[in-house]
Amino acid sequence: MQPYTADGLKDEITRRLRVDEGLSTHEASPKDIYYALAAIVHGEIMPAWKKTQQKHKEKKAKQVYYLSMEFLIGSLIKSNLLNCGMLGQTTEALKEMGFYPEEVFGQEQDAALGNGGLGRLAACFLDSLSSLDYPGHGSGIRYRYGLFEQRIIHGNQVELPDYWLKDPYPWENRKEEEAILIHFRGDVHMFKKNDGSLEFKYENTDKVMAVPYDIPVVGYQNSTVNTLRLWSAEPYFPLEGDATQDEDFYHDLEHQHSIEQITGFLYPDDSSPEGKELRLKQQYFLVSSSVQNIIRQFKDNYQLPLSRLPEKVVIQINDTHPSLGIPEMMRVLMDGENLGWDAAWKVTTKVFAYTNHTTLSEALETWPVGMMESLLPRIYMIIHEINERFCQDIWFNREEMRDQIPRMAVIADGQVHMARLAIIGSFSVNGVARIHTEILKKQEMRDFYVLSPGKFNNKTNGITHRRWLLQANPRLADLITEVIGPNWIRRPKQLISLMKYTRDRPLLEKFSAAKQANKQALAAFIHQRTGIAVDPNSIFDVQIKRLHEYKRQLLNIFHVIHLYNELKDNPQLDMIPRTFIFGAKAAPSYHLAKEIIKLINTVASIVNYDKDVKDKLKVIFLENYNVSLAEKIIPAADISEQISTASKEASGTGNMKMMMNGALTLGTMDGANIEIHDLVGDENMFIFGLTAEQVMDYYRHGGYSATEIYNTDDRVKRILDQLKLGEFGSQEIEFKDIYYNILSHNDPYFVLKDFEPYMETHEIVERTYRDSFSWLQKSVTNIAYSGKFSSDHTIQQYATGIWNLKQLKE
Ligand code: CR1
Repeated sequence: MQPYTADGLKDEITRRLRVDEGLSTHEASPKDIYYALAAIVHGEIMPAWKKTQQKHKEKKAKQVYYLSMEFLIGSLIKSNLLNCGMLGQTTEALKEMGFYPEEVFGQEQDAALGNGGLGRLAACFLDSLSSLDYPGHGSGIRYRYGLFEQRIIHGNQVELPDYWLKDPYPWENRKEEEAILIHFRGDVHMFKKNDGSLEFKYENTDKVMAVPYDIPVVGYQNSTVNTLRLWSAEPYFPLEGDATQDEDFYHDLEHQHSIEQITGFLYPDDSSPEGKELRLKQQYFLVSSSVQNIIRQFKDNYQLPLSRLPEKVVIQINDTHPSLGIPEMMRVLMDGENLGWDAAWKVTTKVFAYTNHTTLSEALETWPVGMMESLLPRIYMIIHEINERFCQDIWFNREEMRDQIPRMAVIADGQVHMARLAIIGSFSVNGVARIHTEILKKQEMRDFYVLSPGKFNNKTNGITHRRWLLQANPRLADLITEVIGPNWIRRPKQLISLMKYTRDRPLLEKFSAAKQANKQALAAFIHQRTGIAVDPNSIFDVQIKRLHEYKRQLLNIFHVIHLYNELKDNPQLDMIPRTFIFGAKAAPSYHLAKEIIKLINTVASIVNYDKDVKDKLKVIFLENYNVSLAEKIIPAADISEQISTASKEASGTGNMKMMMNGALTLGTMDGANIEIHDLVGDENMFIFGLTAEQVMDYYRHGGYSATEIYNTDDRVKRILDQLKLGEFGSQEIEFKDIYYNILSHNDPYFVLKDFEPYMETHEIVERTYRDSFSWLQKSVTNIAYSGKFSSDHTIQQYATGIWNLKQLKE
């Protein structure tokens, strides 16, 4: 990629506007400028993209395909500019042309093709794969509607459709000629061939075309451009279509509409499954197009027999959502390529690797046998056979495990159990943080671990430091480069050199100034969005993530209510001003989560306008939390709230992003918080609350008594009574479900149990903050150690530990 100068860019933007739109730069809107710019960047990317594909073909290297129902890529203009080495010049050029760069970049709508951590992880992994020159591609769905847009109206979450394709999307290339035919339903016929083997034919199937849209995944200044291939469902028209009668025409329209529905919208559930037939259709649509595409590319590129597929291809499945890829691969190999069962099974189980992302039992996917059988008859037959062989194998070869068969069978209780299918069909099973993998091995997947311990391994999550530090926080990134030079950008672990400077006062002041400037920028943004003035000198205490009971936004807001009560009792209270910042979407059907959003907003509306509080306390709920908003909030965070009920948060990745931006973690010993703690220790983060062991122990013994705490802790009683008596709502009954969930359902996520230690830890936070030098030392220590959480490191581990993949250097 040839770097443009700022002047060269100005000329090129001007030329494009004139030629493509007939506009002068004075007439052009920020949107016009955005499209001109995107076209220029795309033009830069194209040749490198083509070259990368050729290189893959020539070198015949092994490829990884990352299959995921979600890729939360957010906005691409800035990261593409950064990775093409054009961000600096572009910013300069835009300013000289009289535009605000952020306004121009802000024209791109986020591609919100994911819910939360799982989808964002997939996006970070793609960035690292390309930046490290690995041949690795994403395969997903091109939803016409991404995750809903959240509005807060009278404190309530209201969901609006996210039609992100309203304006043309400049990064995608439609590849109609590579479309693939997908079959649903129909009849399966079995024939005996002359050699005695069986042959399967399908008739009367519903046919759907899967049309790929390719998005380039640009590596960081290395000329590698991999592909994110997103599939779109379209009607299938046979070549010699009959002339349509009027009646049929209308019927056809309806039919077409139902086909387009398959890739119509992203299911808005995070960590819980959606047991709908349409969702199952989406899953099969993804895996069938992906697997057929992989086989086609393998044949085109390698000229090897299919028995050698595992030497050249590995498929990583992101949670169980794409686990139908396993029977689909069996189907393609047997029915399409004439392999026998054993040969096909040998290939399949050497190609698939499975990542688990949650132990929440309510999140384990199952599908009713009847639904699977009618929607995917051939796939169901294959799953049935996989199950038979698996159970028999245990029965005959692992007698000591016979009793466990009902717990391990893929088909049991009228349901197809997807995690079991994924484990059985994969050569690798990994969790996403050390504690999470241990819990899988010891509890959730214990039987399978006993059966095949060698499959299980840990791969702690990571985040791309390019987007989350270099791009989102240029002030800090520039400062780091000024201090330790630029090598950390390619080798993020070198951030550790910052440790040499933790006693250098003048230098720490510069870190402080960068944070302060980021806080001012966020304060300005908050003011513009909400009309509320927040004090940039207050502590920015941030909790941004999906809303879920186990993430315990409720504990956070209880702390806020407690502070408010204290201030009401004693308006002179000596405290450092605090700004609590929340961002969270709730699944539209998750009633309690929505009630918690309402509570946060209700508390905000009381606290923010109470004169007694003065400027000591502000509560900000930023609506429609998404990737772009995260990029604004994270650089300004002082405190990173990671307060899940221990054992529940598989890893978390927001914790890593905020650490990398110099926030101190206030958290439980859960997920990757534990690994942050390994690195920075008690002195550099604030750990509180029950451990995972203690939590699991309570669960085994029926919990603890929430009522007892209610009766003995006045602060807790006061807060809960305020909820029940309607002090925070217009109607008396407003928050009764929260109240009863804690007191009648015995507080399943230990909010009251961890309340006291959480309060105490907040006091420690406040004391620590008063010593600004020591706070800065801790902050810089966190940045220094955060390199280990670069997704580059994680991807290296996947590449060597699971995929056996080589970097393709020039
Ligand atoms: C987990 O809850 C983890 C991400 C990415 C989520 C979170 O702790 O960081 O995955 N799990 O691994 C999930 O979305 C469906 O499960």
